[in-house]
Amino acid sequence: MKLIGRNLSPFVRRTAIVLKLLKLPYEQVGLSTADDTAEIAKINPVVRVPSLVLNDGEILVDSNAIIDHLLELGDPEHSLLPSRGPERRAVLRLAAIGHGVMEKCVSSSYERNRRPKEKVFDGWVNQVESQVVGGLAALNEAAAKDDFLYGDHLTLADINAVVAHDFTATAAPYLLKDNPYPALAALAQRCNERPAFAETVFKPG
Ligand SMILES: N[C@@H](CCC(=O)N[C@@H](CS)C(=O)NCC(=O)O)C(=O)O
Repeated sequence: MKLIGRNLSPFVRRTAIVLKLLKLPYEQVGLSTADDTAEIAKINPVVRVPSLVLNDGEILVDSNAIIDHLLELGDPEHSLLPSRGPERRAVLRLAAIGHGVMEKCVSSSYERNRRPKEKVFDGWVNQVESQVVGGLAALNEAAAKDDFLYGDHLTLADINAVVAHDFTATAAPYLLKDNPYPALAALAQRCNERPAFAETVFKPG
């Protein structure tokens, strides 16, 4: 399988973490939406990453759809996402908050970096960043309760929370000044010691 995109993208990184945790072999093609638009357009008509090219050539787009397939393929025990009921809803809820933080943080980064300076509207950037802050605070509250966000082992909720936290540290570090989310930061530190997380930290160059 080929994973399209760089781990700078939180959506790509969380997909790479799932691939590694499930020990599914893949190679990564580090295309960037800023520099490799034409190549990405051949793979995904809406020109976004990640995409996953399966061994038979079928292409999956969007991290949610990709991870859905990966779980079906490599997680028969439903370890990363419970199969049904309140447990599944709880993990999906926390995972969605983490995913929402990623979306809003990407959006704030585009607002700040992809517009000419005089066209940046601070009011909107502040609104988007307040959504990032709301999500991080909710994840921190959940992280303060126990070692994992839900249950007694790592799930998709923890993966998303850690990736959302780390992406915020890269894209909007001022939102993490003075360690406002200590339980989330501690969860990130613990998870980042695991190979699947450590090996997917984005290295520029
Ligand atoms: N919902 C999508 C979001 C993917 C996404 O927004 N990726 C960003 C990179 S971090 C992207 O491709 N941006 C280019 C664009 O949206 O034009 C997912 O979960 O995969």
